[in-house]
Amino acid sequence: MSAVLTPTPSSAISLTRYLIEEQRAGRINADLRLLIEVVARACKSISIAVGKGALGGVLGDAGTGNIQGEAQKKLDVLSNEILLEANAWGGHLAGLASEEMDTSHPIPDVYPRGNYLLLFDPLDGSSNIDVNISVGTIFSVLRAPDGVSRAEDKDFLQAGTEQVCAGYTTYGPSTMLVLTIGHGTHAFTLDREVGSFVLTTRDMRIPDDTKEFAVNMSNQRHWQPPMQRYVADLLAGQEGPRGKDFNMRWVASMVADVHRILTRGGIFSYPLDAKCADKGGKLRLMYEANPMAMLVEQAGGAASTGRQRMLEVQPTGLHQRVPVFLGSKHEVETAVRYHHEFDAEQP
Ligand code: AHM
Ligand code: MG
Repeated sequence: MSAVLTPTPSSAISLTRYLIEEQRAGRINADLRLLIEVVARACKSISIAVGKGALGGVLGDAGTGNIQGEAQKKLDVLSNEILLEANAWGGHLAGLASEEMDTSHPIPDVYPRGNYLLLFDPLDGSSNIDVNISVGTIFSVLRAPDGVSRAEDKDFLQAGTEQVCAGYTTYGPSTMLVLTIGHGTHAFTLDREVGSFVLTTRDMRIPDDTKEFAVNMSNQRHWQPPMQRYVADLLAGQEGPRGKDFNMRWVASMVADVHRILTRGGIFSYPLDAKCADKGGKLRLMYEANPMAMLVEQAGGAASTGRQRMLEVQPTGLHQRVPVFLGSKHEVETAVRYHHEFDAEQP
């Protein structure tokens, strides 16, 4: 019987080699290359902590809350510390911002500073940590404004179009890093024996059309009229105006839901609802929506608030929330059309 498991071939392209080749091609500089390497290394440490589960004593609540008023899990806090510690000393950053911290985090004075800003949601999908379902880290990189070496909150308030890099790591059956530096979206799988991310899908492509949607249906009664109508038409299936049957998936870990969409298409939405209307939405623009929007657009998909291209939203706050629609291009355009049609009917 032939072996089922085969070692990673020596010809495989590691993340390090991919980044060096991108640097040679003039698409990134050495600082950004090293910054991505440091983030990837931190994600490997988070992957190890997540993988230990109950054996590592890392499950359960931390007993603290974040600025959004959400209870923090031990792994939220640990992942945040791992990313902060790993990125403080490299000399590539003018500042960091995290979903788990009230304000941006300056680089300690003992270390040199650089020209980039790093933003992250250290462990997204917190409600899934204790039940052994995929969670992930989401990150993006901006340039510090000219002349800024010690970034303040306002320096991070740049539209998503300014991102020079975005990515996530999904801690699932395998650990994968999905990355864009503005030249396609590429997936790397962690070879746990070697400890190295290996390029496994170059140029992920999201099909334009789909028959799969992702939304938390329990919020249905709280949605606005255009979302109510859009999903009612999806559910009506072949007999309805869409003329085809749709399937539904909802992991409640954005990283896992977006990873499925990058792999086989679909639409992900977390719309405005009556519960989160005063906050502007549920998901965070800077740590979740914008990085995912860049990854999805780079794979041929689309990302919108329902009324505006996500990457063109001008942020007004570090922890700003937005409605999110992203994935297969034609399906996102359809959801946006429902919003525009509703708006046009308003007096
Ligand atoms: P988190 O950053 O606190 O984990 O919240 C974000 C998560 C997303 O990963 C996911 O899409 C969504 O919240 C799930 O929300 P809900 O539990 O309302 O379905
Ligand atoms: Mg999150």
